[in-house]
Amino acid sequence: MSRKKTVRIYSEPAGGWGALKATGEALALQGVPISGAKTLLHMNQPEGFDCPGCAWPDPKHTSSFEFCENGAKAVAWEATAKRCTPEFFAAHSVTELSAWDDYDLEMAGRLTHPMVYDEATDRYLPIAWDDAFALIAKHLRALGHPDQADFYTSGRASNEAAFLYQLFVREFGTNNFPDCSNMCHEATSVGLPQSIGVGKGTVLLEDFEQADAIFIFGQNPGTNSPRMMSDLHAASRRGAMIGSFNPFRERALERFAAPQDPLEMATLGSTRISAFLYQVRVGGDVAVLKGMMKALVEADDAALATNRPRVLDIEFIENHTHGIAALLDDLRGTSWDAIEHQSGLARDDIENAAQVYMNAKNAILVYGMGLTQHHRGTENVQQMANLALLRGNIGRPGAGICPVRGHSNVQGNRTVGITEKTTDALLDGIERTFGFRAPAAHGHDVLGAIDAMMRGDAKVFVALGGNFAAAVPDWVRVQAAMRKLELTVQISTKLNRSHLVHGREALILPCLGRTEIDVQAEGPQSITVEDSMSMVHASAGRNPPASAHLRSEPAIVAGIARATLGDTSRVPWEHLVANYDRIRDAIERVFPIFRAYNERIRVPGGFHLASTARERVWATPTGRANFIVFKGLDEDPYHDDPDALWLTTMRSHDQYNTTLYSHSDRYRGIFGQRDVVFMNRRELQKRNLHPGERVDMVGLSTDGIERVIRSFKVVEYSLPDGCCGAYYPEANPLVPLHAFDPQSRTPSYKSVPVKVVRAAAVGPGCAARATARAGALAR
Ligand SMILES: Nc1nc2c(c(=O)[nH]1)N[C@H]1C(S)=C(S)[C@@H](COP(=O)(O)OP(=O)(O)OC[C@H]3O[C@@H](n4cnc5c(=O)[nH]c(N)nc54)[C@H](O)[C@@H]3O)O[C@H]1N2
Ligand SMILES: Nc1nc2c(c(=O)[nH]1)N[C@H]1C(S)=C(S)[C@@H](COP(=O)(O)OP(=O)(O)OC[C@H]3O[C@@H](n4cnc5c(=O)[nH]c(N)nc54)[C@H](O)[C@@H]3O)O[C@H]1N2
Ligand SMILES: [Mo]
Repeated sequence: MSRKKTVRIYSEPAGGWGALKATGEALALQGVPISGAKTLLHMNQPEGFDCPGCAWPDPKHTSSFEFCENGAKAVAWEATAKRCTPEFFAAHSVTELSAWDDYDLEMAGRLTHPMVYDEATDRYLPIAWDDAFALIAKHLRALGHPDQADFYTSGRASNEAAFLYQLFVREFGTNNFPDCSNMCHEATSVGLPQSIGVGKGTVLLEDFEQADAIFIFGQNPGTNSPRMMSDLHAASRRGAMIGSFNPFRERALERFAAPQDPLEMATLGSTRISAFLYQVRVGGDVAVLKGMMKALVEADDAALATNRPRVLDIEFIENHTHGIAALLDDLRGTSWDAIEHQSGLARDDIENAAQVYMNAKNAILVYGMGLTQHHRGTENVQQMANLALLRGNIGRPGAGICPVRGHSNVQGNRTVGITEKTTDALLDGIERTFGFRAPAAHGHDVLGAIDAMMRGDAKVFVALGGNFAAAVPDWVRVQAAMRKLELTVQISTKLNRSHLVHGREALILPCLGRTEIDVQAEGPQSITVEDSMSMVHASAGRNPPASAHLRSEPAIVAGIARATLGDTSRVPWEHLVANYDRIRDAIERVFPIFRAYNERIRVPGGFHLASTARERVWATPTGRANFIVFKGLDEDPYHDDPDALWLTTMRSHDQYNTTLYSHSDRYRGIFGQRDVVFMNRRELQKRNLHPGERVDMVGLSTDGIERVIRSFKVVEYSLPDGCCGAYYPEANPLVPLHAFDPQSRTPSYKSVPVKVVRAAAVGPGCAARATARAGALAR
């Protein structure tokens, strides 16, 4: 497809009429102008479905319709009129499809039939559901050990589907649960429990109405959680101070026009969001956080010396925390020179941010992937917690720590047992409820699963949603390993790269989406999800299924389980799936935190899963909230190549992870192209490069493997020195498998040392072609 490729400065505010226009275009493109619009009215409503987009909460799921451009796109992509049928697969071989761009693959529409790969014709052919289940069962039962299979989850699955999935896999005999969380907020799941005893955020939506200051580190709400813009918009309007730290001047962090605000819309007005946006260097957040803490301590010292009120919350620190002395030592021993050097920011700016923080009675600290996807992601998160604890900003109205989760139910998946790490409570809960003891040994996370594939130890890969082959780091190498698997099974709604990077045998199992009516033996069902703020609520689709052959995710999991485990299973699979209330009752028995589950989800708005830290109860080994010291300032391993740049990889405004809504990125002024690299003028001049020129990016790595992506177009952009940016997943081949945070094993997607050189390639290429080329190469 030919597209007009332009780069221009986007000077309007985020949101506003541009967002309404984009929504209309997205609905029209998917052929759902009328029913799509109607569908939107049921999104996040008491009787409707939960938005399949992001995990930001809704005002109690009880409010009137809240507009969200990217939520609308997520719905349009699911409620599309396009269909990917057996005729489509008959017309296109897998080799042919492998050369398609990711955008075109998903534009084929909703999958309609279960399909099986046929080697003789290199095509996917229809298969009956029972035959598909039997094929999976045959492979799983033939394994030497259950650990030779990996069971991936992407965070869109419901609590009910995810619970059945982990139950099946554990009864089958393994804890191999690589999941998207391993590439996302694992640093939160690992870091926060050490600090505050829970691996989740501590704020609720109403806290945003009471905060005096809100700090946003490495998160792009205007694109990735647009409903958050309503809360930021309101906060800014009532005078709360918002401060952002991001290498990019993200438009929505600067100015936003709320489509819900009639006056702003009529007058083409907008609201300033951030009072300040400091362009921190990629990997410079820990220096900022330590700098802010250092400024706090210095101000506290001065207050103490002059008998003024203290800056640190001494009472809270004494009664609730552990480890302050070591933290103070570390901060006092860290020089401002080093902080400025590492953060790329001036001391004045960091002190200004600290002053705003000190002036705020209540502050919320928000963060996203800019903090977690680094070599020291876990410790980054912990420095965030330290900053909150110094002023008692946890467990108080209007204050707290707010990791913004990714997929709409990634947090719920974890809560109901999708984790490669077992606990006694989990194993006991399953045994109590179902009468079998699941294995205790920890299983594979994403990197563990990849490692097993590369070694040839893994034989079967099953994915409950997602697009593993494109989301993982180093995918050129990973895809080559995936092709050696015996069987790959993808439970999906849309065609994607992972269906084309298949094992010797392969299945595509099409499932219902969240917008669709789900009828089981005992009638229509609703599912439940947990948002970023631990609110659990029900979701029920309204649209007729995209095809009569679709099954729900719980029904598919039960089908696989029944076929694999046979009559020896201790779980009444059909009985559970006939009525999801029974699945929820089982969840409640395994996880007592879901007390009165079925009752409480029937209350509009659902319920909040208790958070101990919010109550200032610290479930840590010390029984207190812990200050955890991060020695030094290097978030990422030192490299001494003066030509190197730190590459960060992020999302455009028009994508949902590996799903592309278009090739444009409106707020960053990029249209019709994704094979671009953002660099500042000084870095261009240093390399004698000019905007629009094509470059190759070469990964700097110590393992001797060449990683390169070719023919990307240079875009001059306001960025700190020493950094560059490119889109995910096109840039993933540059992320080495060995580049991850050792504590959480989150890949370092946001800090990849690269060299940028004038393209050696012949003629212009494009990222999509590079993708297909790499895919074809790996075949
Ligand atoms: N529409 C839409 N919504 C989504 C998604 C989507 O793809 N599309 N994805 C969902 C998922 S799974 C997730 S996890 C979230 C992701 O949401 P975000 O966390 O917002 O994800 P990113 O766009 O990857 O990066 C966030 C920001 O980090 C900045 N950044 C990069 N490197 C650094 C750094 O070193 N320091 C700092 N301070 N900032 C840095 C980038 O410039 C960017 O603004 O959104 C969820 N919601
Ligand atoms: N370089 C780089 N890489 C990254 C990141 C980054 O910032 N930079 N971010 C990482 C992060 S935060 C994440 S979460 C991962 C995301 O990794 P994944 O979750 O694996 O990827 P998605 O692109 O969200 O998956 C999209 C596919 O999910 C399927 N799908 C959609 N809806 C449903 C549904 O309701 N049910 C089922 N069964 N399937 C459905 C569709 O077939 C669609 O093609 O990527 C990670 N990779
Ligand atoms: Mo994510």
